[in-house]
Amino acid sequence: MPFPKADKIWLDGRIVDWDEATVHVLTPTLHYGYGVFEGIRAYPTDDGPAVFRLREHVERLLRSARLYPPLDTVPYTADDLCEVIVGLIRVNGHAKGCYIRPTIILGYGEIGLNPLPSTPQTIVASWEWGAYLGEDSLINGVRLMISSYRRIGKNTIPPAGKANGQYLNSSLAKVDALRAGYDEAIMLSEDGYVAEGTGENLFVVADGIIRTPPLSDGPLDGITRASVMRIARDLGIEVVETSLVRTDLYLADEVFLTGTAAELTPVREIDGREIGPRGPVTEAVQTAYLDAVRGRIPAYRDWLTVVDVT
Ligand code: PPE
Repeated sequence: MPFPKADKIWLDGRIVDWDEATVHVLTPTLHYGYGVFEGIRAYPTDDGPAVFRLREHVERLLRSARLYPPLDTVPYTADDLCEVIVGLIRVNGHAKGCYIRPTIILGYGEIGLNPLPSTPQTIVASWEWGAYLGEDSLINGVRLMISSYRRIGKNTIPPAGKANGQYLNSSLAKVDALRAGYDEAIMLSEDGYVAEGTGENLFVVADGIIRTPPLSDGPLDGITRASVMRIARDLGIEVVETSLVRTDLYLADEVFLTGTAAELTPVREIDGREIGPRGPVTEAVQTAYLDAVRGRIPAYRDWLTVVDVT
């Protein structure tokens, strides 16, 4: 996806021009994938653009960093990073909202597999990003393929962290799915349970109940996942965290994906089996989610950090 460039990027305390935000070719994270990142969205609201669950994303970034020393020696607190993100949105003037990508990497200066002598470097970028899985995906849904690549295991690369290198696994699965003519891949855990999409959590609806894999089956502890579970329960729908196998997907009444980038995307087909057009439960939860992020539901207003871009 080419970038709809913004004006500025925040690079370790400095605001620099988009095209000047570069790192050295021997930056260790480029070679070994040892870094952590976040994906955050801001949406337009009546009061101006608002970041969705900013604090939770920043705290997850710092938790990820704790799994990957010395990234945890980053000299910024959660408050600092929230302030940086709000400041960047203001500088870039994203009145219509944006996607925000903070990253903590190993700065240039050391090479080799020992990350400990390196100094963390923090980057925050933002740009305007449309629908992640295609323009009509939010209404018409997407087609999924169960990947023959297994999701990285708990004792290989911990799914509890959002590390750059972990996305090798996602991209391998994604390439196969795209080349087979699908829109996205679903990955199973080492022991054969449904884990998640390449960059999304997954939910199935059957008999009016929503089910999603527990964190012990290896999905990321998605912030959209948690938000959607809360919204669905508030709508009076039962939500259960339970292990799922592939046939639970094939036999589901409805399936949908959630993620900051993917928002809430319906699934219309899996492995050539029709699931169907966006169903009533998916539509109800999706509508409430898309209203919540735009500040239209008072009960969820405290999830938003409004940014004054005037
Ligand atoms: N699982 C994975 C593997 C994942 O990467 C994401 C986010 C999620 C689940 C959903 O988590 P959350 O955003 O907290 O609800 N994926 C991010 C990166 C996407 C990308 O292509 O880059 C995102 O959605 O921002």
